[in-house]
Amino acid sequence: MNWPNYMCLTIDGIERSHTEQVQALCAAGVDWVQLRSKELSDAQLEPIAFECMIRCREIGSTFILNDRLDLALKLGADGVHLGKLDTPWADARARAGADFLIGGTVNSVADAEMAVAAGVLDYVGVGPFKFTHTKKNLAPVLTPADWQAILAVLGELPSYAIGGIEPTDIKELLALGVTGAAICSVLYRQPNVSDTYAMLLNQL
Ligand code: TZP
Ligand code: MG
Repeated sequence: MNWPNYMCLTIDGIERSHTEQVQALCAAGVDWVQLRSKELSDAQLEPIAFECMIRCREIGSTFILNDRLDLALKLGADGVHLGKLDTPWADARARAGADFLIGGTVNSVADAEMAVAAGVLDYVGVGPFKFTHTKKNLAPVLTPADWQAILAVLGELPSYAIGGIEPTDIKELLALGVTGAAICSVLYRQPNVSDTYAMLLNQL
């Protein structure tokens, strides 16, 4: 697997629909899209996710769903991102098989130890890097010492910093030793998603 620098997440509650967000992400040429909705039901999300997946396929972008293993499998998405309250990682791997991407959430050294011990994850999202309104019940923001300890435990497991990340944070977070960053709200703050994505790429 060629791990991307950026994973791009969609967001609820803005003027642009999830489909419009993914269209804009694909126009920007992103490598990886995670469809993340906390508001829509599976039935509401299914046709949206299908269209988003088609868009991603057209440009060869990886397409995964947040939380929803069943829907991801039903649609034939590339994978799923599972937090600690979602389907247990080992169960998800047993159901999905080897050729399906599974990401997990890590907010602490204990989580990192669990992620490594599970032995079934392809990558982890680690954070929060900074405070963000995008996620409810946000875990405590990680300190530099936390990052060091967590990344030492994760070893070779690909890691993506998440939480409040903007283009001006990229150099600092890459210096921590993460593989890349998972980005959400900053992508949609300006009218042109491609401009913001270009700024992110310029930081590499
Ligand atoms: N998990 C921790 S922070 C976060 C998630 C899903 C949201 C990241 O979004 P943003 O808008 O880039 O802070
Ligand atoms: Mg989740």
